[in-house]
Amino acid sequence: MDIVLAVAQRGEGILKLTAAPVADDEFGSAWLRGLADAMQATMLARSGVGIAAPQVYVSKRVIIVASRPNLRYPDAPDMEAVVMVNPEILRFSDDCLLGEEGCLSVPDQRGQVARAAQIQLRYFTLDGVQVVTAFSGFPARIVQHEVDHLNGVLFVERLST
Ligand code: K1U
Ligand code: ZN
Repeated sequence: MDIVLAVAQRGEGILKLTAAPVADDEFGSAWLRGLADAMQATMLARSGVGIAAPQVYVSKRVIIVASRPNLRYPDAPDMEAVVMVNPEILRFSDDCLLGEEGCLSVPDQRGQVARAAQIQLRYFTLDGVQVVTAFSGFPARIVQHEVDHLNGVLFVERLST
């Protein structure tokens, strides 16, 4: 059975912390797999397109990105949910795009945020395999939003006025 977790809300201390990296001996563990499964179930239950572990009260560097077409981004790609452990954005493009964001931790607010249009990202799979890849458009926006969560930053701190 899928475990759906509570989502931390704006103002809670866990969302302001810098999350700790997943340690070498945690890769491949039942604990890490269970965390990823529960994060995915929670994201799906809230109809989200991403989630970060601090949002479910776990201060570890794990995110999930699951782009799909939607009203705001009709041309967004339909991605299988990707679990990313210890993600690091290696390169940000110089060109930025303004786009609407929401947040499962700030359910009553949406707003326009400028993000790099393309990024190069390194992350590890649940089994510790390193992946280096590039994202653009909406998936790149989700990744940047989720990595912000790992660094204690909410999109409301980046709103364009
Ligand atoms: O991290 C989160 O709080 C999840 C967040 C991801 C996100 C959405 C939009 C831009 C950047 C990052 C959400 O999923 S918010 C709710 C949502 O379901 C949604 C918002 C916009 C488009 C499609 C879905
Ligand atoms: Zn969020």
